Amino acid sequence: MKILSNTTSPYARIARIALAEKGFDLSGTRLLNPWGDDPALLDLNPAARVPTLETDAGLPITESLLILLWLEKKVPEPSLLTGPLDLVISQAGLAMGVIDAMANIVTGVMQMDPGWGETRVGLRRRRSIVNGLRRLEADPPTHGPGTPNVAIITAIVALDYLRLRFMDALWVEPTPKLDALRALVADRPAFAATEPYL
Ligand SMILES: N[C@@H](CCC(=O)N[C@@H](CS)C(=O)NCC(=O)O)C(=O)O
Repeated sequence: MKILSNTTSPYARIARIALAEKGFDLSGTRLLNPWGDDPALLDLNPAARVPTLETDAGLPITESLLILLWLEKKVPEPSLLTGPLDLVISQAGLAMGVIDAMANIVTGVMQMDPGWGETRVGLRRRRSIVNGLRRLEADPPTHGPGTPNVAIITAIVALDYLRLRFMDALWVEPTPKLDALRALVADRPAFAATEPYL
């Protein structure tokens, strides 16, 4: 098994954290720029996106949450779906909404126009980030003993990506409860080894 990733993608980080928490060795991770038309990535994934996982049989598995779904079935323990299922999936959905909105702005600004974040759609995405984080902060995922579930993984990935990409943005609000959650899991190898950097 091999995973194609980069050092910033929140989607790739979700897959990498899930793999690491399930005990997979990530030392074979191939880092590349998904915007660079790398032939290895294009061969495996016509969407040319990370994360792209290649099974030992050479089959590509893509999409962060599908990778997590596949993993959950493949290696059931430790489960990433512990806790009250409806709440956990609902919270993970909130975090994914924040991640999608951030990734959308970053793509617009970096690949289209530096002012894209101020466009009508850019401002909608900003609203999604602010409102999504407010909801998560009001009722954050809880971390008991054991492996963090998908709600915690996606919330912390969202938080760290916010810090990476929107550190100085005046519209970013404090998130003390999410910060406290982050402190509980930050030292876990799966989280520490995948911290995003530019
Ligand atoms: N829905 C996909 C999104 C993956 C994605 O958009 N990855 C970005 C990096 S953050 C990418 O590879 N972008 C390159 C492109 O869109 O061409 C997932 O959940 O894995």
